[in-house]
Amino acid sequence: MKKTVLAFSRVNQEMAERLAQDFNVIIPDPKKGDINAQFNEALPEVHGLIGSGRKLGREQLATAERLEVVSSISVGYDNYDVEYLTERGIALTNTPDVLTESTADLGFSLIMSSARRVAELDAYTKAGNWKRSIEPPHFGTDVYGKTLGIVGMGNIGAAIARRGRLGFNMPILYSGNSRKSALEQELGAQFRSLDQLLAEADFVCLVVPLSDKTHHLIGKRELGLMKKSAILVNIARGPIVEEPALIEALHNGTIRGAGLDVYEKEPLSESPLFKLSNAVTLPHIGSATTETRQAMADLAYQNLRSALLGERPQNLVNPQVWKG
Ligand code: 8YV
Repeated sequence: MKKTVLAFSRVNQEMAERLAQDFNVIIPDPKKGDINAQFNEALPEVHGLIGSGRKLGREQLATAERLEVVSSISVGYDNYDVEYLTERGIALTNTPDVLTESTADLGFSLIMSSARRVAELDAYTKAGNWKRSIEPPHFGTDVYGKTLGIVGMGNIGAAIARRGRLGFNMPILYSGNSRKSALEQELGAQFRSLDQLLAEADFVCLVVPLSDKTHHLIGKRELGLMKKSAILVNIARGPIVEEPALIEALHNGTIRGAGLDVYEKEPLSESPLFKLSNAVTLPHIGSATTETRQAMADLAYQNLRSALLGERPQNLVNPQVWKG
């Protein structure tokens, strides 16, 4: 008998057809009413879940008695209670690697657009304000040769560091749980404590996963350690930064600017950040290119299919549940 799969987000027609070759597929349909109600109603029958952007833990999955695998279409897995899934023997898979370069591109776009005020001056031009040559109050700051601080030197952090070092001649500093000697050799990257990195870097790029340890890693004290001329970029997760403290720091000129792709609450349709010309605000698009989102969907599909057919999936977050 075919197993049943429930998609909890972002599954296009092609993916639905591929899944249907091996499984019964349930896709909540907003035209048929509340999708949360449809999701909850289907849960007791379901062997596999696929999607992203939904909190799944003890409370949400209590009735999912047959659940064997959750396949997330994301690299980050802070939405899932890994301990609970593991306790229940439910496999959790994610989509690392395939989004590394596009997410690093976005990180660098935020560095560039914050430094050179791209979004702000685009709006200025389109508003018809360009009547004479731009003067110092609208000047940006250089990127080339400035010091780049990477907080959390994983794959994406390393890809940003390469862009900075090889493309922009930037000295690289990094902080995190472990020393990366290969990168120190390759890029001349230097390890620092977080406080020291904040004090020295011209651009501070946050690329750490969200966990209890990194929640509000950057607050008023940390922003106060940064140079007044420095720019903070967050492409990791919103709650790593205490947003009210950042808003205050941007408002007071404690730091020069911020490039943000993520927020404490998402989606974000209203925020004091939107009134600040020194904040570039993007709608969580780190991996949002056609090619990368396709690659993530393909990988999540493979992970789900393997797990449900009894083959070890490629990207197990909790390998201890796999008894195969
Ligand atoms: C996801 C991301 O697409 O992979 C991640 O962890 O942040 C993005 O690439 C996003 O989380 C989907 O909601």
